[in-house]
Amino acid sequence: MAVFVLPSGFQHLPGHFDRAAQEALVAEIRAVVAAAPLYVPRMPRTGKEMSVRMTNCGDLGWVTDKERGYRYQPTHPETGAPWPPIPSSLLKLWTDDAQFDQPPQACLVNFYDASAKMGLHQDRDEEEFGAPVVSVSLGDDCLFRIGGTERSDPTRSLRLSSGDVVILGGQSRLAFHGVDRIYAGTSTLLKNGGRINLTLRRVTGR
Ligand code: MD3
Ligand code: FE
Repeated sequence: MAVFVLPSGFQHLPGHFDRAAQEALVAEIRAVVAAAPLYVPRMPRTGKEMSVRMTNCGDLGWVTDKERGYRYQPTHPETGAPWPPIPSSLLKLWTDDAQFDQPPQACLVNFYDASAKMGLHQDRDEEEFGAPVVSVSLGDDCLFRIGGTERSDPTRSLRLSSGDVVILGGQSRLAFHGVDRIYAGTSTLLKNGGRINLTLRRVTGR
């Protein structure tokens, strides 16, 4: 029988944020989105639209477009404004749980409607792989998939729910991962449904 062991350094903290904390986070993310509107990211070279809508907060934000591809930059690609700051509750999450001595530089905000997904990929646009990525799920449940450091490695699927935190450190930092589907109507947190994922990251090397 095939066994799949989650990569070491992967931690899933189900229900880390209670309902009140989730509501407070949503209010903070609404303020981020008011200052830095969600935009439609496009794949490098092809210009194909991703199904996820994105924005960022922090000193740097992850963006992608047809011409310049995947990168981090200090400003919103459409408004040209600096990204708003990372909410203090997320800085506290990093301090308490990331076990990394420097603060996060980027917080990518992904918004999924009922039909959005994210294909299997690695996060390799950072210079610093020694820092973990810390993720927070809000709103509808999703089916998350994680494998190994080769695309062909076996994968395991996990359902992520609102309030869950996932920490991707150690061997899991360069694991292939993606979101196969959203379970619409599984949460009442977001009044129009959908799922928000927040990822806190270090970008630059020491
Ligand atoms: C495993 N986001 O933004 S979060 C991404 O739910 C991304 O929006 C997904 O993949 C989402 O790049 C997954 C959990 C996650 C984040 C980063 C990882 C898992 C990861 C980095 C390495 C390995
Ligand atoms: Fe990713």
